[in-house]
Amino acid sequence: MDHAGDEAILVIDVQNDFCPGGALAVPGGDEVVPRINRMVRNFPVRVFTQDWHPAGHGSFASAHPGHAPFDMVEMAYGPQVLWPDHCVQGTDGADFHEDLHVEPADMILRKGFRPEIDSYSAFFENDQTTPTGLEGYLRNRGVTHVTLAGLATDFCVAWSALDAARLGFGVTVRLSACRAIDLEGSLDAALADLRAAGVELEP
Ligand code: VGL
Ligand code: ZN
Repeated sequence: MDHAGDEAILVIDVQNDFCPGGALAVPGGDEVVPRINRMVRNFPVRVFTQDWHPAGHGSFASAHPGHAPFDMVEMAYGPQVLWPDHCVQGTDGADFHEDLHVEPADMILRKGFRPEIDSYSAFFENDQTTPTGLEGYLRNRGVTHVTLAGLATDFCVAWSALDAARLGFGVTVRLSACRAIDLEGSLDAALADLRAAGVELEP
């Protein structure tokens, strides 16, 4: 399928730590790589994101004494899941999967670099007000529709898709090119939120 000049693909967080063997492995995470490699060439605008945390990041359970990974805590900006240390800046875990074709990327957007705020979405940090700059980039390039693929369906893909819809972009999520963490029903909840927001869910 060819896409018109106003369409972007957002490839979300296809990094070693989210693939089997990684620090926050998403089941089947590496299976998205060949699918995404095939999809990307059909889009005129291509943005890849990279989760990019400083050591000791506020979303890491290791930064909260007495807490374990996957606990919930209250941060200044609201509830936050605590994660195993992952995607630490400059580590192998933060690198893209080695089979992902990154050369076609027009833009690589790093997020989650502020020590005290997590950033699931490619558009806003988890306080839901601090922008990453992606909205301006896409609008400057005339983009009106975004298609999302990558990891994880129920966190960074879903939050990015919901923000894109809220900002007025047309939004499609390609589910066969995504994999989920599925923490206590988080996948079903995310899919319901996406449908309610008018996001098109494609196989
Ligand atoms: C993600 C949890 C923590 C993701 C990133 O890419 O979905 N999930 N950091
Ligand atoms: Zn993260």
